[in-house]
Amino acid sequence: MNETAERYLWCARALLPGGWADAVRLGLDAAGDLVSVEPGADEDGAERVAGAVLPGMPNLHSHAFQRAAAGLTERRHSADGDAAGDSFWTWREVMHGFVTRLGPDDHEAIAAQLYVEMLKAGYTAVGEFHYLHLDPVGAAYADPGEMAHRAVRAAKRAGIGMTMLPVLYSVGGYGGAQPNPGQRRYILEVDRFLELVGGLIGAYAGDADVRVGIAPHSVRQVPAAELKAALDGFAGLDAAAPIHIHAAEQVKDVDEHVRETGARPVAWLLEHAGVDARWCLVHATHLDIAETRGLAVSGAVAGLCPTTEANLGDGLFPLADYLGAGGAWGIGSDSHVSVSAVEELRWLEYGQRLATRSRNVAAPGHGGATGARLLTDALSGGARALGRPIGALAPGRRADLVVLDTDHPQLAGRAGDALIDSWIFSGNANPVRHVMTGGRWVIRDGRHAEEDAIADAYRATVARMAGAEGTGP
Ligand code: NGQ
Ligand code: ZN
Repeated sequence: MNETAERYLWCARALLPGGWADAVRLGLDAAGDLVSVEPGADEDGAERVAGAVLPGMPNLHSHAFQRAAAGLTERRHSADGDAAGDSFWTWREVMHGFVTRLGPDDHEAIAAQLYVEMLKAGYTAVGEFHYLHLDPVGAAYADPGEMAHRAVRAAKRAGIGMTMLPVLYSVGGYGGAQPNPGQRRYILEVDRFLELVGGLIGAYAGDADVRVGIAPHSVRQVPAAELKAALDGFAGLDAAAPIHIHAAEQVKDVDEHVRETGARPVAWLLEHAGVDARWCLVHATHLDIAETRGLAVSGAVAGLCPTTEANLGDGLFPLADYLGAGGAWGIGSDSHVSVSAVEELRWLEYGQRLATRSRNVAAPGHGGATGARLLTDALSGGARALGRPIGALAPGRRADLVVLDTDHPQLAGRAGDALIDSWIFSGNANPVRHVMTGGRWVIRDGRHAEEDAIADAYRATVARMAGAEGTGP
C-alpha cells in the first residue's frame, strides 16, 4: 500500500466496519488498495458512485471444474431396490468420472466462466481448492503447476482475487484404500506437493491479487503422517498463509474416523493439527458441542457451503451454538450448483429455521438484523480464510466493492441494515450493478467486458466434453 491516494470514489452510502455511512470518500492508491475512508465528505472531483456500496464478498471454497457438471448429477444413480439410495457417495463417483475428460484448456474455460458469474453475483475473491494436478492418466504435466496456473489465469482474465489452495490428496480413502481411476489425477507425494506449492508461491510473489495457501483434502484422503509432513514443510515456505481442509461433511466421515482413531475428525484436528486462525475447516457439518466450542475458540473459520451441502445431503451445521461461542465463518459455492452469495446466506439461515422451527436464528440479539449479521460475518470470516486484505472498506484493504442498485424495486425505500436484509431475504432479482476489484471496475451495469467471449469458450468446452462421452457424467 502506498501512502497517497491517486484517485477518489465518492459513495452516496457505504457499509464501513462501524456500520452504514453517507457521503463516503474512498482514496485508492495506484496498486488498487484503499488508503483513506472518509465519511461525510465532499464530492470534490471524486468519481461518483450511486447506489449502496458494500465490501465484495469472499467465496472461500470453489472446485471450479465442478461448474461444468452442475445439473448433470441430478439423475438417480443407485440401483432400484438399493435401500441406501443416492447419496454424497454416489455423487462422488459421478464427479470422479467427470474429471477424466478435462484438459488444461477446459479447466481455464470453465473457471473463467465461473469467475465472471461469481463477480456478477457479488463475489470479489475466490479460494480455489484445487486438486486436478495430473493429466487424465495420472502423469505429471511438463509444468507441475499447469492446471493451477490455468485457474489463476482465468481469475486474472475475469478480474477476481485468487487464493490458490493446491490440494494434498494422498490415498483413495480410509485405511489407505487404492485410488480409483478418477482420483489418479489428484494424488501427489508430499515432496512433489511441496515443490508444487513452492513453485506457485514463487510464481505469484508480490502479486496483490493472488495468495497461495494449501489444502490437505480431508483426514479421509490424507493420513496423519502425510498431514504432519505437509504442515511442517509448508511452515518453512509460508508460516502465515491459509490452510484449508474438508472436515466432517458426512456422518460416514465421522464414523470412519472414530473407528480408525477413536476420535471424531474435528476433535482430532483440534488436538493434533495445530488448528488456529490460519485454518479453514470446510463444511465442519457434524460437530458435537465440544467440537463446536473448540473450533470457535481456535480462531479457525468454518467454511460453510449451504447450497452444495443441501444438494449433497450433508446435514446442517450447528450455527446457533457456533455463533454463541463466537465462531468465525464464511461462505463458499463449492460445487457451484448455485453461484450466489445471497443464496448461500439465505439458505444458511433457512436450514436453521427449518430444523428448529424458529426464525432469525443468526440475528445478533433483540432487534438485530439477520441478513446484515450474516453478511458481515461472512465478509470478515471469508477474508480471514482467504489470507488477503479484503472484506472491509478500510485503509490497507483491497479496493474490492459491490454496488447495489438502490433504484431496483427489491430495494426501494430500504436503507441501512434493512437494505441488506431485503437483498438477502426478498426475491430472486440480482441488484448487483457494478463490481470493483483491486481498484478496477470489472462489472459495469451488470456486464463483464469479456463475458461473451468467455461464455463462447465455455459453451465450446461443454459441447466437446458432452460429445466425447454422450450425454454427460
Ligand atoms: C470435493 N466436495 O473434493 O470436490 C468434495 C467431494 C470428497 C465436497 N466435499 C469429494 N463437497 O470429499 O472426496
Ligand atoms: Zn469441497
